[in-house]
Amino acid sequence: MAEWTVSSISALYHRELLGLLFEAARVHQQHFKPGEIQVNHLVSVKTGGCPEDCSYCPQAARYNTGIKKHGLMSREEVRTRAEEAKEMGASRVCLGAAWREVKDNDQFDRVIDMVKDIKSLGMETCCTLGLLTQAQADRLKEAGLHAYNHNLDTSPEHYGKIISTRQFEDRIRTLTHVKNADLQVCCGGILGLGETEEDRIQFLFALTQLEGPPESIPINTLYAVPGTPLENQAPISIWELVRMIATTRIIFPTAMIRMSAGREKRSLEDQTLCFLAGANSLFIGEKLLTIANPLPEADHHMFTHLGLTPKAPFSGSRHADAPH
Ligand code: SAM
Ligand code: DTB
Ligand code: SF4
Repeated sequence: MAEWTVSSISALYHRELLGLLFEAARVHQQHFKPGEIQVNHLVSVKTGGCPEDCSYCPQAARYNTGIKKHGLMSREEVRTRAEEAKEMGASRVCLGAAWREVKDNDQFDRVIDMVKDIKSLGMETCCTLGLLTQAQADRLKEAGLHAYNHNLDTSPEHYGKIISTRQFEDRIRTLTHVKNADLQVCCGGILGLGETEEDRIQFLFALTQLEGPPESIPINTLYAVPGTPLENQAPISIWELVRMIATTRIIFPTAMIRMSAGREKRSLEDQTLCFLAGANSLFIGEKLLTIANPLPEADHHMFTHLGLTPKAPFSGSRHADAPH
């Protein structure tokens, strides 16, 4: 991988948009089958009541967001949800819990069983459960987990303005545990937290500094939820999103780039630009964890109209003819 610096990332990020987009599309074509999209489905296995203060999050107990909370779902319920996701065409199920960190208790045991069940359905499993110790990461790997999601969210400089109950370094430590356990690292961020362009560049630089590039990078745009401190934050334009996706694609040529929160607000044309810029992964289903996602009919129409094909589970992400 090329040695990226803050100034080379900055030069790339600030390139004229069409040139940036062409370059990103070229890099994308070199490494991936055009139009092959990874289809994921999220299950919120434990919703709301989280002790953290992430300013964007509807699940933090301290904000009044009116979400429907529930404790850890049963193993059977999650298995049914995974079967439904498979039926809908997903190759990966991501289990999300509104926890600060994983605790070594019967709830974690249950999540381990859920991971085993999903694996037995022939699907990839991803978990996003908060902070992890090395032993917990190893245990997830042993159960058959494919990937773990833990986001840097924003630049180290901006991070402290968004979250105070957990440090940037805590996140890096968890990501190191994930990497050491030989799990795939899924790590991305959110646009629209009031960050500057410099923060976005520093965020991308921080991603390049992880031990090994992340195998997948979710790019969320803030879904401003009433009751959270960021409820009045201005939305991110499609041009900012496309610029960010294209820059990310060039820096991380072989990563899956996932259009995550905020997709339901984008038109078919907007999403087409995101695919051209190098996005190749998304979530299906009416909800993400608690917030809205495009309707299944709209996604079905998009797949047909653009001729997109779903990526098979456990298949290499690379284009068959791509240079290695
Ligand atoms: N509690 C775990 C954690 O924080 O790692 C896992 C779940 S948490 C909801 C996963 C990610 O969802 C966050 O890191 C953040 O990037 C994203 N997210 C949460 N609320 C969001 C919102 N309102 N808009 C966009 N992204 C959001
Ligand atoms: C990620 O970066 N995006 C997904 C996944 N990781 C867990 C979730 C985004 C939406 C979270 C807000 C909600 O649905 O409550
Ligand atoms: Fe809790 Fe995760 Fe939401 Fe932060 S993002 S409040 S840790 S559920």
